[in-house]
Amino acid sequence: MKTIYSPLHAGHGGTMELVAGALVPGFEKPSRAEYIRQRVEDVKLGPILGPEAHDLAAAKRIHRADYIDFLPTVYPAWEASGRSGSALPFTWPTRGLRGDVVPETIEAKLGYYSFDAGAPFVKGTWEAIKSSHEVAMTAARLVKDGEPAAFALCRPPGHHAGDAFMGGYCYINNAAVVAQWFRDQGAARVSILDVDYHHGNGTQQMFYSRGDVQVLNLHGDPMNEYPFFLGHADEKGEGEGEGFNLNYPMPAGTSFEVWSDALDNACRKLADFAPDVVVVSLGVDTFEKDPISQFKLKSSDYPLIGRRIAKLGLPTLFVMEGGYAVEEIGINAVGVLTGFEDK
Ligand code: FKS
Ligand code: ZN
Repeated sequence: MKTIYSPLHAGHGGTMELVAGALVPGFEKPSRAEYIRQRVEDVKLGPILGPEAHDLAAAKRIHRADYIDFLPTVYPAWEASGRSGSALPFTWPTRGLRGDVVPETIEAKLGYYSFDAGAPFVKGTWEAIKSSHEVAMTAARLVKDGEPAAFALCRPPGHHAGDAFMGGYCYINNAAVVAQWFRDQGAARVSILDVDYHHGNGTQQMFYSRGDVQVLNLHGDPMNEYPFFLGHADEKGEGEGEGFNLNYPMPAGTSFEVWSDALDNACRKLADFAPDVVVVSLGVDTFEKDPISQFKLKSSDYPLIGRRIAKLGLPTLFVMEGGYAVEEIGINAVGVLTGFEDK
């Protein structure tokens, strides 16, 4: 299968994050994408192509336009206000505060348009976000034009980003954007299968009341895992979306044996839904050696995930999300793809 990749992701680097009360180098770093690209070459998965130019119209079909328009203004405004380093919020309109007024200063706007301090901006962040969007859109076009599958090597990732908020390393929700784009291109139904360790809260939010896009999420139980405030099993969709959102929260220590039963169940629900296309939010932070996650999948398990997805026999777009064991991230992510191709 073809891989779409842009070197512009690397401008989003040198970020810091708060872990246990200390600022440390961000886990979501440029080398992640480079290890994956190298592995795609090493196993000869297929050609690696640059993205086509795509404007932000597709992103605005699913994100609020004012949010998308805000993103390129962040770093220039941060610098213009005399600040340097990583642009980050530290005040949010939580319960008891007003969430209906967009304030004026850049630090307040960052709080308005986010749910945590996990989506920092440095100088090259906007260009990286835009390139990630173009990578996803280009791969989507390939699948629409008849490729059985494609790999969007997106960085930064997207599944925590909602209609008008960033967070958890995510800015534009690439999987959600391409799912909506497939609908706009004539697909009657689209399924999003999110196998990242963390719940895709943004994706769930954006399709929660829709019956045309099915969202299936396998992840760490939000009672004790990020993003904490969404992803419980009783969240099943509402209104026309009732029954089209499915969550599979699992406890810390979950093995592939247990995890793959959940995948099998999700794949049956997906097959029943009979979508025209499948979008896989591909995170490999389910790996036993992942530094920030608690599942126990082994490298040899990833090809089996790909094989199970291939059994659906549907056009499939893989969109890269998380995975922080950088030495093995290529082996694991590309393992899913080779497993998919081997069937
Ligand atoms: C404090 C702990 C916050 C944030 C974890 C974010 C996970 C992101 C991801 C994505 F796919 F989006 F990249 N931990 N520093 O893996 O779900
Ligand atoms: Zn994750």
